[in-house]
Amino acid sequence: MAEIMAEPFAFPLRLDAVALIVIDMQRDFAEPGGFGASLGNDVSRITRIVPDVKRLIEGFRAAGLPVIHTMECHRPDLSDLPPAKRNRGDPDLRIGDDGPMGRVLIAGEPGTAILPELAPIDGEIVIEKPGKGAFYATPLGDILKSRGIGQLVFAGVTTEVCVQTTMREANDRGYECLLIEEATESYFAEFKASAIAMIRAQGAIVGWTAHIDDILQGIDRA
Ligand code: TIU
Repeated sequence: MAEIMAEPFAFPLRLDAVALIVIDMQRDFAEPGGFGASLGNDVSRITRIVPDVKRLIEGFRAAGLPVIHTMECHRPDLSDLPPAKRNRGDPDLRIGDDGPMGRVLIAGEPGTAILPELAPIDGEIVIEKPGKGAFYATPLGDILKSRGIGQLVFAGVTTEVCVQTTMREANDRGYECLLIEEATESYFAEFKASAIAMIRAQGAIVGWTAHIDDILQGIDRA
């Protein structure tokens, strides 16, 4: 066990039980013409974290630790897309519509792909998920159990939507969760800050938060 400097107190890293989970670093959330932009968001906030997410992934890979990637997306026939999700609000493009990067948030379309700098390599787990949380309607829980993973280090977007939802799902399932501050982002600076604060409040009620150099150095030391 290695102690990682974290908030609200040290994180007890176990190298035999930890995985990195990178949430939804997809073109649809980070590039103009995608789903995030269609909701009216400034997507440039998301691309700014790519170098740190890459550094984190490379640190886990170099140590031989598992890296899991998730993608928010739906079947081409929309059978896993609740009308309540598709019809919400007044976006320029709805999920399943044809956009500049193919059909929005549909599995296999160019815009749904993970950003090329952060693309999974052979052997890494990729979870396609129809919801905000990565446990809902996916095999993630069974995969983690079969590999003896009990700790999840979180990166990805957006902090208060898919990252926080997945952390809460994981926390309720008994996983120890650590969010890396430089490797997550929101379209709203205040929502990122609030999500980080609420996750680690009340004695890490949802999980811990840490800075990227502390986890990378901790992995090296261990
Ligand atoms: N991945 C994820 O967070 N999906 C979203 O739709 N996030 C928004 O903040 N819109």
